[in-house]
Amino acid sequence: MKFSSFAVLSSSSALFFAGTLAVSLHAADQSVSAFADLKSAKGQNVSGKLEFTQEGNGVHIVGQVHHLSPGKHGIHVHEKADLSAPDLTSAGGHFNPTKEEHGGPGGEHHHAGDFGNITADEKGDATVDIAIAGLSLTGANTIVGHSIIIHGGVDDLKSQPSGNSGPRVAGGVIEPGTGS
Ligand SMILES: [Cu+2]
Ligand SMILES: [Zn+2]
Repeated sequence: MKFSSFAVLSSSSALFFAGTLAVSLHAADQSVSAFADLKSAKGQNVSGKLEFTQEGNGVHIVGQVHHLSPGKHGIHVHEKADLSAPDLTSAGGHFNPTKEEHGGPGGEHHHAGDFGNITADEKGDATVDIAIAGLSLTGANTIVGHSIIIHGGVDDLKSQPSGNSGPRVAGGVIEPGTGS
């Protein structure tokens, strides 16, 4: 009896170590990337591109956004890749696979898609450089195939269900690869 339970334990730890190795190889793979070309909501003139790179158990988002109003703007991953409505409401609510409440990306409770705010300078240009933990570009809860939306107002990081961020001024579908 003792021998057979040891054998079971040892084969499951071999599986565990094989799994750990696969995860760390994956994390080092810089080719896991995605991008979003931003299109403007009707009546706005926002443009830009965002690039997403898997870094360990999180995603690093960099890029430039132009022709915003100066100041802070809420930014989130939204559920649907449908940007057909002129006001971008067709993108649905915040990407929320874990059924959390809305919040800030550093808080205890937040939607997976809650990225907080970006800040545009007095010319309306924003440089985006955000790292979000616990987010993936692969697997069941990937953000690829959803959309990124930028709002006209500030995300207060607490109002439900979306931080009172105001109208949607730009959005882009998150697609695999690096784009052109
Ligand atoms: Cu949003
Ligand atoms: Zn949210």
